[in-house]
Amino acid sequence: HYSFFPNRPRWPARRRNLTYGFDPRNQLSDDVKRVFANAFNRWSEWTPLTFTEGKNYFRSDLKIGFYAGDHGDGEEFDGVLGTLAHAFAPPRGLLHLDSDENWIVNDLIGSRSGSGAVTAMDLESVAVHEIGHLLGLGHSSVEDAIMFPTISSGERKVELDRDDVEGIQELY
Ligand code: TQI
Ligand code: ZN
Ligand code: ZN
Repeated sequence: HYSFFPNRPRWPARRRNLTYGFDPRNQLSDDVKRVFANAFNRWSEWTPLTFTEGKNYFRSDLKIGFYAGDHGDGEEFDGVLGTLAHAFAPPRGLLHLDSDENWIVNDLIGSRSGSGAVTAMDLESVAVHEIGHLLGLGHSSVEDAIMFPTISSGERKVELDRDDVEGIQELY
């Protein structure tokens, strides 16, 4: 079953058309941006929320960036595997991904020079999960739910489960 953060934070009714932006320091490819656009669409399909890429990262409601190690918010990343990403509950709107992971984008593994890594995580799957947190969902006990707190390397899980839909529709 789905859950919420303590005190059930959510985006207020006057903020249902949300903008998102990518940290310009990351210089992300269009392929990566498309993965996030698809991930946002999976949630907007079931809610009154809309998500549009904002022109200005700093003014966007939802701020997306890839960082390594300590990146200044008190929740540091830890290299390959372990923590993959984190997102803060509304209305903070931060979605951070560990740039030390080998991210799979559109079935392609973006392998980092010299890492020799063999373990890759599907970016869209992690993005859909983290957007759930950005919108106010906690973890679910339903194994097929996007908000279930486990994912395996290489696993692709991008379709919202009925449980995710029920959770997000209770909030919005
Ligand atoms: N990052 C954790 C997560 O997003 C961070 C976290 C731990 C957290 N406990 C939390 C966030 C409670 C909000 C509320 O769940 S992670 C998965 C999953 C992670 C984990 O890197 O461990 C995914 C990131 F669900 F598969 F385990 C993405 Cl999809
Ligand atoms: Zn962070
Ligand atoms: Zn989570």
